[in-house]
Amino acid sequence: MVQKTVKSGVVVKSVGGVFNVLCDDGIRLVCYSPKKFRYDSKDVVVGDKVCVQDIRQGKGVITEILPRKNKLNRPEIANVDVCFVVVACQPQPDLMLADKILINCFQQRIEPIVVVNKTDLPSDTEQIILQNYRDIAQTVNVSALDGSATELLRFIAKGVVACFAGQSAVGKTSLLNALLPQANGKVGNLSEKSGRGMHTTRHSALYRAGDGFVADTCGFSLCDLTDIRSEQLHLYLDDFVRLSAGCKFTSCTHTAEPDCAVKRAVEQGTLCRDRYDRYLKQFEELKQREKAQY
Ligand SMILES: Nc1nc2c(ncn2[C@@H]2O[C@H](COP(=O)(O)OP(=O)(O)OP(=O)(O)O)[C@@H](O)[C@H]2O)c(=O)[nH]1
Ligand SMILES: [Mg+2]
Ligand SMILES: [Zn+2]
Repeated sequence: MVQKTVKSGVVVKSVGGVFNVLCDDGIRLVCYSPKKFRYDSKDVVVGDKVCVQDIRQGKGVITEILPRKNKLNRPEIANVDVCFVVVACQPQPDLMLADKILINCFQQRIEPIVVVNKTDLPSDTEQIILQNYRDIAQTVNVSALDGSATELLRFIAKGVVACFAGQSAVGKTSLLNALLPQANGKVGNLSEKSGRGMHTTRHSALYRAGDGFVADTCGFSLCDLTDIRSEQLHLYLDDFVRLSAGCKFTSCTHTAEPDCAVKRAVEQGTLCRDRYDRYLKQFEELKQREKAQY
């Protein structure tokens, strides 16, 4: 009888119910996830640490999903330390989307880095991103075409798992290829008609980078704030939290309350008005969601 060995590893790719697991001993197994997980709707996702039973000839069965440090729904990935939130002058940046990715990262205790790609093209995107995000996240300007993408390597040191996130065609795969040429990911184009991306990357995948990993992910244009209540939203924004000491009410949500230091900062021009306006919209969206739930 063949001895079946159980070992641990990390899910590096997931396509239609088939998982590639890189085991801690360096062996790659093509694995299936048993019905048990699917019935519990505990789907195995890229980044999951799992136990697998090595059957034979490179095949295995996932027997356990180990506890997750965190998980993002968009992009769908688990156990991430750093998330590169990529924006570019093309396609037109969607800052509402960028805000939501950042807030989900903060909620899951992932460090977001706002990456402005395509800085080889002339535009005011770098300036706009700096104005919007400098008080809540690090921002980095790069181009996948001129060698400056290596700037990102300093965030991937020492066993870190980093992932890319953002709209289609902002250059996530191009940046990955610039960092790790062996990844050789397929790069797409912008649609000339719509000015939008073509959703070239269809599956998330982790690539070895030193003793850590970098994940390429699928582009997306919609994203919900997960597990956040409206009255807690402001707690994820460091600059709002700092200012709130000056609000009249300790429970101020910085929306309709009088004598609010956040609103004062917007009026005085020391807090980005555009981001504050988007905050009001996100607050309202969460309120509507809560109303629909109860
Ligand atoms: N000028 C310029 N073009 C870039 C840069 N990075 C990527 N591109 C171009 O942008 C287009 C989209 O690049 P991708 O790397 O496929 O974008 P993506 O974010 O992976 O897109 P999805 O996989 O669809 O989510 C391609 O035509 C790239 O050549 C850059 O730094 N400068
Ligand atoms: Mg891609
Ligand atoms: Zn306030």
